[in-house]
Amino acid sequence: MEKQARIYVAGHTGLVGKSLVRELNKKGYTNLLTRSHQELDLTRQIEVERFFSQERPDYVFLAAARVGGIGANSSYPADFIYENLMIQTNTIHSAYASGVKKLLFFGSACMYPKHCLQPMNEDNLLTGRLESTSEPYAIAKIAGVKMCEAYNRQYKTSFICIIPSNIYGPDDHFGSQDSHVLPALIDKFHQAKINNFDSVIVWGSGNPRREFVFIDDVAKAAIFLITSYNGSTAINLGSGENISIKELAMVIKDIVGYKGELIFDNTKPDGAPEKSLDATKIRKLGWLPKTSLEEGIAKTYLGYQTAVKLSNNEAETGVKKI
Ligand code: GFB
Repeated sequence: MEKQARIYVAGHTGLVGKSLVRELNKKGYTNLLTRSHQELDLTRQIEVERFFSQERPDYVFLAAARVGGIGANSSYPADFIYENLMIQTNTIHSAYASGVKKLLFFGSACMYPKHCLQPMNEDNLLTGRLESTSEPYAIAKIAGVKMCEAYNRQYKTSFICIIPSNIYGPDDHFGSQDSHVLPALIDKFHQAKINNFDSVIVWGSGNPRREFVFIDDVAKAAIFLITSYNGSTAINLGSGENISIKELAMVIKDIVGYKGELIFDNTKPDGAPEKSLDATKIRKLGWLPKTSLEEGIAKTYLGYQTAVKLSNNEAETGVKKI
């Protein structure tokens, strides 16, 4: 990828996109194209076609997506399937039509079957039923992967797909019913600590196992792959660190410094029993994650505290910092 190449980062205000912009800048790629949601609505075909034909990006990181944790996926299944299908269909097709040299699409570990041999390797895609809470999102993501493969086959494009395990980091969406587990628990433990709550509610049984990968490692891997990977099949991006939700809660509790109890709420869904990725393929290409789970959570907690301070200042002064 040439340093002067026109690189479009779709979704640059999200967790993945922000980190991609930072890493690309650090590596000397300065000709970045970004558009806010107000400037370009990726669900609108005409707007997307116009953008690509006017701006003619050379490379595309397709990190724009409707994302959320198990609560959001359960509450808004229509939004998850509709928005993701529209965003990726418009972007992938326009990338082909305008002659983009290479595109990288972000899949998700929830594309794998609910009951899959662990760790899951790339050949396990489409070999079984999906987890019901994330099925609409997963179907959209699978469609994105298959669309890239189909365009590569028919039109000889170079569209690659990565399948990250659960991504987290300081710019995450914290503390709501819609968050992913890691930022949700950081907020719950922090609030419990400062308000002296006796206990914190953790959803589900605590038994599901997840693998987490820190955002800066994901962005570095994505840049590494767009510059070095030309395979037509999707490639896993996993940290190799697999942990139960109960163990994760204990690690976060320690880092936040909360002393109370954990209560497991079995009325909330567990989701898939395990999502661990076989990262043999990407390791063979030479990529290794740099950030341990403890280090990543500590950085994420710092990011959370900064965000809380900022919003408290805004509440006091009435001035919103942008
Ligand atoms: O991160 P999470 O929402 O998503 O939840 P998934 C992981 C596990 O943590 C589930 C438990 O077993 C949850 O029940 N959990 C415990 C909590 N406490 C909490 C909490 O306070 N909030 C949340 N959110 N979970 C999502 C998919 O699946 O992962 C998406 O629904 C996507 O489609 C994403 O693939 C990466 O890992 O279960």
